[in-house]
Amino acid sequence: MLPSSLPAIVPVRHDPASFRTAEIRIVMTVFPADFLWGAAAAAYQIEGAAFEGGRGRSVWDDFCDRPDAVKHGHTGAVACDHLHRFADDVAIMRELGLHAYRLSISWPRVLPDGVGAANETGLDFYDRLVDALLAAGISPWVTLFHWDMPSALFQRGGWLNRDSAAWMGEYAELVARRLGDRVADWITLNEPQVYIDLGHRTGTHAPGLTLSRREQLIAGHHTMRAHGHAVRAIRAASPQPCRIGCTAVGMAACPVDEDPATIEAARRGTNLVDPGNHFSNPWWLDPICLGRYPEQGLEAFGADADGLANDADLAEMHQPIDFIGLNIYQGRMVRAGVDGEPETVPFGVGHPITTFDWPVVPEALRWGPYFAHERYRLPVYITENGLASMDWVARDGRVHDANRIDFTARYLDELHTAIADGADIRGYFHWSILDNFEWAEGYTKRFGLVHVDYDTQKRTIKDSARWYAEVIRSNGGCL
Ligand code: GCO
Repeated sequence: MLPSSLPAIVPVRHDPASFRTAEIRIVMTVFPADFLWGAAAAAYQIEGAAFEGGRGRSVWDDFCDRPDAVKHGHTGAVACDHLHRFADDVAIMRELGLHAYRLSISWPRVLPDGVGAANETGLDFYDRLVDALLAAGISPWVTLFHWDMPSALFQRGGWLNRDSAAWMGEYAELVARRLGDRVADWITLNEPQVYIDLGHRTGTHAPGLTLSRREQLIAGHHTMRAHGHAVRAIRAASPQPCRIGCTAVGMAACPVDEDPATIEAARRGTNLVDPGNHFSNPWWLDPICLGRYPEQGLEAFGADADGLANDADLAEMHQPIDFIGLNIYQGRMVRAGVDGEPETVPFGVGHPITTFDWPVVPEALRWGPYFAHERYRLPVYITENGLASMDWVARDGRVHDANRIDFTARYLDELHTAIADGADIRGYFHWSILDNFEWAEGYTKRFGLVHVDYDTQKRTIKDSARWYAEVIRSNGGCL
């Protein structure tokens, strides 16, 4: 017998089958009542039908044509064939009980030349997808730029061209006019940091450039202006009140203990702009949310950033938005070093890693959103989190991805702590609904809740998806 004043909590955490085997438990609703549970994907990674229906080319089509650019020469030409199979995929999402699905629009599918004449067939696909989601009780969350810039615009200079901000505005207006009666949640850019860093500095992603640092900064600057143009266009074109955000990725620096000095070092580490790459958050989110470039970043980039911090451009970037999206996968642990400076504490030998070799750092889902909320005072949505793991269909026909369940449970636990600590975190999207085309890694990394056999396009719902369905149903109570 249990004393009636104490809740019975069966210690079944991280047991893949816990939700089925627990006999005595009081399900505790651990997340806020209106917490949004979803999953995400992006156009080029799943749609396929790359050369059908009047779609124009994107920089990713061009990049995949380069020898050795993508592992095994894989391309997104067919991907998960989602364009033809979206009804079945939405049926799976419904079965899992997703509240929301984050999709992206393929810019060249709706505007083959990037601007100008719209492609009715492309728009019609997104009409049907959005309608199917709504009929399934799933809110569509639409990202406009998830990296597939139309080749026609790249040939005009891409993000290096100052006009790119206006191109994005035109594109956003078209999509908001068409879908805005049914879509209320918009994300302008997905991880401009990664697009600029890997696409314009290291050249390992499309468009495969290795520009000077000055040019990288200019391209990034225009993406932020493009964000501002898109915000204004969506608000003007949307026939209903809508919510708009921007999604960033950022390496969270997490404190190794909760000593205030360690937390302060982690905060500094998280908010530091490293002039050697573009992965910081403040370089991007400060202009967008606060209307200024971070002073420390301007100093670190020196003359390469000359002229960027001008009032007119910052005013374009700094439009009122409703939330910040964060894609968080990994992080580092820090302690306070000399003068309180953040000092990275190396992971121990054998620290868990995913098949991407990314260290498993659940604390990143606590401190990343916590520090972002603290700095920007906007609601935060985790627009991506997940892992690549070694999944295959077992002899019993199922996919037993215990690692994904444990990973996600650990990260969600930490996310819940951030909420308990007072951060305004409104939702979580798992990356990804389907195994898909993982950019330069091709199909070698499986991130899905649903397994895809690329030869037959057969979908197999993984154990993690069934577990995630229970997380959603219990609002985190089964964690
Ligand atoms: C990204 C993307 C996704 C990736 C995911 C796993 O930012 O890289 O938004 O497209 O597939 O993050 O790497």
